[in-house]
Amino acid sequence: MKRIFSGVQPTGNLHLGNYLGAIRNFARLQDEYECIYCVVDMHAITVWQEPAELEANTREVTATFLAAGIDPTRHIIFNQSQVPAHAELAWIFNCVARLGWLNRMTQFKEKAGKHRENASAGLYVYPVLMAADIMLYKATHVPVGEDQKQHLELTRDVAQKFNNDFGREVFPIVEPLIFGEATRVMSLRDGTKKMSKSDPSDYSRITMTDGPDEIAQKIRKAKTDPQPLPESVEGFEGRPEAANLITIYASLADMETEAVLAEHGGRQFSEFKAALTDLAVEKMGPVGQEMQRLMSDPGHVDAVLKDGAERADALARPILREVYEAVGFLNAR
Ligand code: AQP
Repeated sequence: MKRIFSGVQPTGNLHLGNYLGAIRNFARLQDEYECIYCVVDMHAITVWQEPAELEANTREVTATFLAAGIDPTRHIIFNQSQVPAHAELAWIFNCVARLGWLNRMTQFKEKAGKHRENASAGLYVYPVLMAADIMLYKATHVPVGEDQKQHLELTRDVAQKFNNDFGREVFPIVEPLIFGEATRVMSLRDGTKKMSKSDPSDYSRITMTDGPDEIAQKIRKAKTDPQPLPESVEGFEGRPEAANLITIYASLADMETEAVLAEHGGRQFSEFKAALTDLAVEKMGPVGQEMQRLMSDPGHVDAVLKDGAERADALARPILREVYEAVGFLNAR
């Protein structure tokens, strides 16, 4: 059986990178895999979240999953905190993962920054919880953006060490699914930085709820360089902003980058930006509108999450039981 698990944090400012790098792919995999898609609220609190905003953001991510076309009757959509086995397996994995492995995680270094001593312990063990999320369902594949590759390698290491330590093949070795033209969408203000929710500049990202005017304004203001568009991918060298805008176009249009260059190479940025705006409005507009519609019906969104949590819990319980037995936790009756 091929089973997918993937998650998105409800930390607000959901953006084009999250959509093209992850959520749109989630929807495209539904016919081939059994899918479990999670709003990872326990990951979100590794950095401070206002409680009322966390609730609203949890519904927003759920609405994005639904608006992107994920069918909650055929697959599972739920929020992590409602299935306690995530935390339970994470504790066991905390005892399997090695400090040396966690010390190598670049995302912790980036997020903790200079104030490492002040970062939460949760932020440090974030990749261990992620390993537990995936292994709790014995998922075989995880669709993610490029930035999550290192965490998936850690998941494989934890699973392998668990199997070795306890002498049983409890967990499969998971494969990342990183595909499409936009595996790493960059900031509109700086083509060397990842588009991210936490960037202080709103002009660095197109969010899922931006309307046509905001999309147009952000693309118009996007950083470029003075030369016309390159005519081949070799021309991307030293021109990260050009590479980023063309990659976004290719991904939105479902075209190869080379085909976009054949059509637009040699043109001025102003002309290309107009075409990119039209395309972004055409592709993102309906998703954003459907999200807004769903968010105005929180009862429906909550019902999807509740049903998903019950089904996820039913899948997770026997797997956690198998792990407890392997570890030697006595279940005295
Ligand atoms: N820029 C990106 N390009 C392509 N994929 C991306 N993803 C994130 N940014 C990009 C993918 O989106 C999924 C969900 O991400 P997440 O919410 O769990 O956390 P993140 O990767 O930490 O997202 P951000 O936007 O970068 O948030 P902050 O600013 O908090 O760090 C993942 O599959 C991720 O790969």
